[in-house]
Amino acid sequence: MNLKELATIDAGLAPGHRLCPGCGAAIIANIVQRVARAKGYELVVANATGCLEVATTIYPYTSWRIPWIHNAFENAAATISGVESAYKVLKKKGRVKKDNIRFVVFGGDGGSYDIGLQSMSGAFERRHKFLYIVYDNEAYMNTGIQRSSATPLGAWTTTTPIGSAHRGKEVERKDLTMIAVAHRLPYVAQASIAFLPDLVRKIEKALDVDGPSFINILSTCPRGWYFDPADTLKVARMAVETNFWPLFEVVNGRFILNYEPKERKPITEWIKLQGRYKHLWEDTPQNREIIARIQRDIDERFNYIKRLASLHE
Ligand SMILES: Cc1ncc(C[n+]2csc(CCOP(=O)(O)OP(=O)(O)O)c2C)c(N)n1
Ligand code: SF4
Ligand SMILES: [Mg+2]
Repeated sequence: MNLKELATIDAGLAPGHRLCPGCGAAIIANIVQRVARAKGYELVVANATGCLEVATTIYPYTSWRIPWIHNAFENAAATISGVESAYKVLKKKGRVKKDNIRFVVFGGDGGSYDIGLQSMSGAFERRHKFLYIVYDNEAYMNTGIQRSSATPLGAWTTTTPIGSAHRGKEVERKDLTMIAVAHRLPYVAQASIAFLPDLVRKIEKALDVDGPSFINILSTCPRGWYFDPADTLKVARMAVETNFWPLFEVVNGRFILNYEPKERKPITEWIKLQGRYKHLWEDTPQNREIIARIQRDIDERFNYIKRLASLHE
């Protein structure tokens, strides 16, 4: 898909929403809608509560110009399952003629890694035809930056504080993309807003597939990660260049690594861009130990994906 053309497509969030400047979730919501429109698809969206939801639908306004359903934290995938089933029945009965309708869930990490995990898993297992998009900003941002199971090791949140006894999150993050893979979906991917052609191609593929699909997109959050909103793409790119956020896809169980940095940057390059890691900036033996653990975890995860991809070459 031509990116210049994509930029001219009139789809996406209407202006006036209250997502922060530089918010990755806004970029993701806009791109998904533009790609769908460019492909001639009409979307029905279920949105789990979170920043994307509350900041785009402040009563009595909405920034959504397409059918959009408010959901509790835990049931967006259950809602879309019902809508997709109704669509199938109505089509069978001839009461709906269109076959270009596609169903999409937008969920944050809290709504997907944690509280909505059961409804997402159930909808995948039942093989509903829908696309689940996670905008992963690595914490419960909308309610004031509490840790989620996607919060990375060492990061500050209000519930993983910094002091003499604690140095941010003390356990590694959950790997939701691999959990989606375990459902043996026809299409699973991990993507970044800083790698636009790759992201657009993945959205296209995921919307085309006959069955459930899943894309996990790292969603930069200047407010919760503490960086200048102007740097949002720089931060997103560094996540990939350090292998913190590998770009890969799994097509019918076959792993494909989409990008490997020529020279993997050390994780300190990612850490030093964000105030949520400020306590790790000082060179002390304790910090060196934490950073070494973070680096080890990232290298292990990346090499694991690389090995899986090499099995399918
Ligand atoms: C069952 C339930 N628990 C708690 C809440 C309050 N709540 C609403 S949004 C939210 C945080 C959402 O986090 P996430 O899904 O990561 O989205 P983000 O705000 O980061 O965009 C919480 C805790 C809720 N709505 N429902
Ligand atoms: S707090 Fe973060 S996720 Fe929420 S609107 Fe602001 S930048 Fe986006
Ligand atoms: Mg979040």
